[in-house]
This record gives sequence, structure tokens and C-alpha cells, in this order.
Amino acid sequence: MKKIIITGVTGQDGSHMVDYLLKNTDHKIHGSVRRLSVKNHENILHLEGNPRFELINMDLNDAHSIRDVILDIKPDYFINFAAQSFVAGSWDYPIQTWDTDADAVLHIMESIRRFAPECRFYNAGSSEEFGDVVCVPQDENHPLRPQSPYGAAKCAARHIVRVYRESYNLYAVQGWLFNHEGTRRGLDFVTRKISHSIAKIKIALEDGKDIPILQLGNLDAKRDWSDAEDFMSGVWIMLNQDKPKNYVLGSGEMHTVREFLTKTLEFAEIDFYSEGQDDNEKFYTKKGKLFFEVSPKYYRPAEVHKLCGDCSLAEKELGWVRKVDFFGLVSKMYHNDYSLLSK
Ligand code: F7E
Repeated sequence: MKKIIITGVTGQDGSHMVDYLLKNTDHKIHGSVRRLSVKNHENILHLEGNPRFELINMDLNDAHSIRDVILDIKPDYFINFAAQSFVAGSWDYPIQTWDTDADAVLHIMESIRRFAPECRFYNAGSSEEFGDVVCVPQDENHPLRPQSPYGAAKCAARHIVRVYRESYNLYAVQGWLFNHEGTRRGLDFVTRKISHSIAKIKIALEDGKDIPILQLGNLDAKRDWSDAEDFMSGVWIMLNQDKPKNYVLGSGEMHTVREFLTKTLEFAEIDFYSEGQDDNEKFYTKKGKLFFEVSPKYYRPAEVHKLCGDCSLAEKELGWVRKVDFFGLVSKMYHNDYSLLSK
């Protein structure tokens, strides 16, 4: 039985990856978590008691804990999904972002080189590395022009992964994953913030209760959004090629935050009208109740404007296919939150 270490298993990607591998392989999975006094295991509760899944303690900010785990388990695969992944937060805590998203990758690479050189390594790369783009869409040859401390840390990690791959002949890759969302997305990210808040607003309207007000920042920001579950097969196939190579995974479509919001309102069957513009834009129900407003507190010091992934190489060489489109994703997220909150 092969052994896989996955970091970030309490998060969206890590938990989906565990589900994907339990279903599609017969390998043993060691899911690493950081010890916290308050448990955040909602995304992995369903795995309790599964003999092929074991939780282990490891803190990416402690090089010794990484070393000890790799030395002890000698994994066949190491999939690093743990990160400080909130781009907006990376301006507030840039050093913690750097330690977790860049430094920790160097520590993992060094331990793999010394104690498990046959181990295949995947590091979560991001479209944020392309940042201030020079062309649309972006493929594997697009230059790295990050616009946030998060994007810069992911670029540093990418260079470390490449240097270790080339210097020590390791199987180490870092895909470029464009935005990927879903029912396990954290509530701070804009898609889940919208689906969860609109479901709450819908339920308040149905129950005749006070309506909570949703606040968002830049409605005209565009992203290339896909379903996170669709990306798991892409990552796994990337890890199982004859030779290590990095690929872009994305949808090739851009949509605005405004489109995500209005599509969600459509699925929720909330009729509305809007007033004001820019910082003063507000949405009201047909009965004149305020339920949405723009708040500049969610604007970022720098934005990325035209991120759009060209995944034709992954489709051609990996045979990777996306199943869920933008509308399917919005529908799935809204209906999931509505049923969760109406229980
Ligand atoms: O923001 C705008 C915001 O925080 C998307 C991470 O997985 O994908 C993700 O990073 C857009 C931005 O994701 C709000 O300005 C407007 O333009 O959902 P987000 P992100 O920054 O794109 C990449 C690929 C990663 O690698 C990251 O780890 O939405 N926006 N109003 C807002 N964003 C948030 N969070 N909250 C708002 O109220």
C-alpha cells in the first residue's frame, strides 16, 4: 500500500483530495493537521473511522515537525495544499504568508531530498503568480508578475520546486490552479461569502425576519472560476506522469463578482433593484428593503484584472476535463448553503 501525505486536509482542496484518492486509489492517506485548541474538522468529519485515512500532527511553520513526519512515514507522495491562501489577508500578515507559502515548501523539499527522494511532490500553485498579466488567456509560458504578497510567496515556492527538481532529479511539480470554489470553500472567499449570505437573506425573507446586509468590495473584479472537485483529478494525473511537468488548470472564462452575485440572486428568486454607483451602490428587494451594499473596506491595495486560464495543454497531454461550468457552480453553491441553513 502506497503512502500519501496531504497537508491542509481540513480545508477545501485537501478534503476533496482525500475523498478523490479514497475513491480512485487504494493508497493509505496521512492527512496532516496543525494542533489548534478549537477544532476545524467540518470538512473531514465524514472520514472518521476510515481505516485508510489517518490524521497526523505537523506544523508547516516548524521545520523539525516536517522533517520528523517525512522521516517517519517515508511517503510515496506528498501533496501540499496547506497555505495562507487568503490573498487579501496576505497584505495584513505578509510574513506569516511567506513562512507558510514559501519557506515551508523549502523545508518540505529539503526533507524529501534527504529522507524520501523517491517521493512525488505536488505544491499548490496559483494563478495569482501571473498577477499583472501581459496577455489573455495565460498558459504555462506566461511570465510570473505577482501583485500580492501571496502571489510573490507562491512564485518563490515555484522556483524552489524547480531548483530541487532540476538539481536533485526529484519528481516535484507545482500546477497553476485558477480560482476553484465549492461547498467547502471558506466563508471569507467571495463566492462562498455570496452563496452563504444570499441563502441567509432568502431564509430571512421567507420567515419575515430582519434581513442581514451583505457587503462586498469590488464588484467588477473578474476571475476564472471552476469547481474545486474538478481539479483533484488534474492534480493527481500531474503527479503520475513519466516526467514531472507543470500545467495550468482553469476554465478559460472570466466572470465578474457582480455576475456571481446576480446569478445567485436569480437562483434564489430574489427580485431586486439597484441604486447608486461605485462605492455607493446598493441593492433593495422589490419591497424596498436594503440587502446589499458595496463597502470599500473590502477593496485591495492591488488587484489582478484579467486572470483567465488556458488549460489546453492539460486537456491534451493529461486528458483532463472539467465537468462543472460557471452556472453549475453558482447553482451548486447557493442550493447547498440554502439547504444547510434551512435545516
Ligand atoms: O477574491 C473580489 C476580490 O478572495 C476574488 C484563493 O483561492 O484564488 C483565490 O484568491 C475577487 C477579488 O479569491 C470581496 O477583490 C469583492 O478580486 O474570493 P477571493 P482570490 O483573491 O482570487 C486564487 C487563485 C488563489 O490562489 C487564492 O488562494 O473578489 N471581492 N468583494 C472580494 N473578495 C473577498 N474575499 N471578499 C469580498 O467581500
